[in-house]
Amino acid sequence: MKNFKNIIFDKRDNYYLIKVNRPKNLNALNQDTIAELKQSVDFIKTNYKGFFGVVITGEGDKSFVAGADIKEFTGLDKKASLKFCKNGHELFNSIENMPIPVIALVNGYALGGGCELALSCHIRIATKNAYFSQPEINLGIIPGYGGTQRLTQIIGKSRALELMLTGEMINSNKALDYGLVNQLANDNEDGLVKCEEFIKTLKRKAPIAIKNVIKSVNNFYDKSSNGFLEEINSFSECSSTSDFEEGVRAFIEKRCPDFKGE
Ligand code: DAK
Repeated sequence: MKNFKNIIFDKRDNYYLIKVNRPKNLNALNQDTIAELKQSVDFIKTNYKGFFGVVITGEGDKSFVAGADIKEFTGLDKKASLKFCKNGHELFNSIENMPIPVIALVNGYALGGGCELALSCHIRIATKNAYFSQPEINLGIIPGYGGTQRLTQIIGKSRALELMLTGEMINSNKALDYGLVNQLANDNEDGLVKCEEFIKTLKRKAPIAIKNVIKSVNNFYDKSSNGFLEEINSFSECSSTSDFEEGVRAFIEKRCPDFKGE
């Protein structure tokens, strides 16, 4: 894996840690950062055996990602704007469709594209100083990296509309109350411990079942697929694994299963 300029890509014991690393710009997402994130996600997709999660966070303790890099917007014409949109959508769809769970450790500002990055992850853990908003309305645009869809899916239409129409910034307590985040943490360190605890739980589960839970839940939101049919297919894939045999055997023998991901 090559060295990156805008992100830190780290292999830990059982998970990958990705940090957006532009603290001087509050980790704003420029196009180079989006390209590097995409490369790292593509790498993980073909190298995830033995890894049970991915943590995405921001460098420093002030900002997760303070949005798309506004400085790249001057003179943006329609063609370039569509290209930006496409790049962002490809990345965030790719994160959402990862075969292992992706946790956003939101450690400060998650604004605009930063909030959308967090929304594309499967789980969100926020530190007490985290703030969320979709402030695009203040720039005369709308969320362009999937925010109109995913925010609505996650917190419901009324609250999503309110946040997107006002651009209001909410703190981590309110985000927890809205169901936008799964857990709160005191600070970065505590947040990482909570991510690791979650990943440790996943380590005891069957990898193919994990992959198929993510796929099946995503199917619910995919208008081109029949989620019930897809569930049947995913279930039947799981039921023909040796992990399923092992899970049943372990239950009967009153012991913990030893899943192999096969
Ligand atoms: N982009 C670029 N630079 C940013 C930035 C951003 N989003 N946010 C902060 N910075 C930079 C600041 O310019 C400043 O740089 P210097 O002036 O020191 O060079 C540095 O980070 C520190 O920021 P502040 O000095 O402003 O720090 P404060 O603590 O005073 O304020 C803040 C923190 C987060 C409240 C403030 O920085 C702020 O309001 N930032 C902007 C937040 C925001 O509006 N973000 C954009 C959301 S809209 C698209 C697809 C998607 C999108 C757009 C188009 N297309 C497909 C075309 C997405 C749009 C968005 O994300």
